[in-house]
Amino acid sequence: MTRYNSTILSESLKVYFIMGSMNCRKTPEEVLSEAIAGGITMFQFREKGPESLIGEARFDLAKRLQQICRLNSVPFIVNDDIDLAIALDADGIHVGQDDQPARSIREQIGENKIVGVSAHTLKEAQQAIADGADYLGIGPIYPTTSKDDAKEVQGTKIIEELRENGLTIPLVGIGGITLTNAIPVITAGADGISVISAIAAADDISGTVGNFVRVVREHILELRRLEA
Ligand code: FQP
Ligand code: MG
Repeated sequence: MTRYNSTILSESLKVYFIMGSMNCRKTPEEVLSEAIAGGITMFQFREKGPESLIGEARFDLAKRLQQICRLNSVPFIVNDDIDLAIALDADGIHVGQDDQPARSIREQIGENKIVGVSAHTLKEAQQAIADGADYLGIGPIYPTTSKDDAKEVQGTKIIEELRENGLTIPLVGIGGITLTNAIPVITAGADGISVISAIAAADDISGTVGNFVRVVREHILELRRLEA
């Protein structure tokens, strides 16, 4: 059912950075450039909520951040806004359970773009796959401050449950993930981690990203050794 090459997507999900101007202590352009220098594997533009930009300023920022991603071959995903994703010819879009239904998103954006869907239960995950999702965002794994309307904390159990039920779709864990709690997310069966504040609010952004990349990659290699 999934359209996008799932091996490539699994790689792109390793350290998936999400942000908007409201998450940044320097300019979003600087934050993104430093995060890319550190080795992020994918980027989601999520400009929403208190103190976010709207209208033309939001569009122009999206365009500038997309350009930075393009120059560095980092996939650029738009959160929620299908019109923006189509207008920019973004690499994909991420929608949640309260957004436009995934099936309609897939129909509008076409087969050749990445569609990510948030899921909190096995049922939501199965529905998202049936609707054409390429990857799932699972969370909140840990308590988060980046989202006012976040659902109840799930822990890593939900990821194990999805894998135990035979789901092979690329999965990324999200919500409160830091350098010290990232490994259990991978152990549970996620392909990668998604991070907002631990990267956007870091003093040393590229160094922090580098550490996330190292922790995730080393642990994936360790899991492969154990399986072999
Ligand atoms: N997973 C991911 C990703 N990205 C997200 N933005 C979400 C989950 C949350 O619609 P949603 O999606 O529940 O809330 P919001 O639109 O406020 O972000 F997998 F990409 F890491
Ligand atoms: Mg959403």
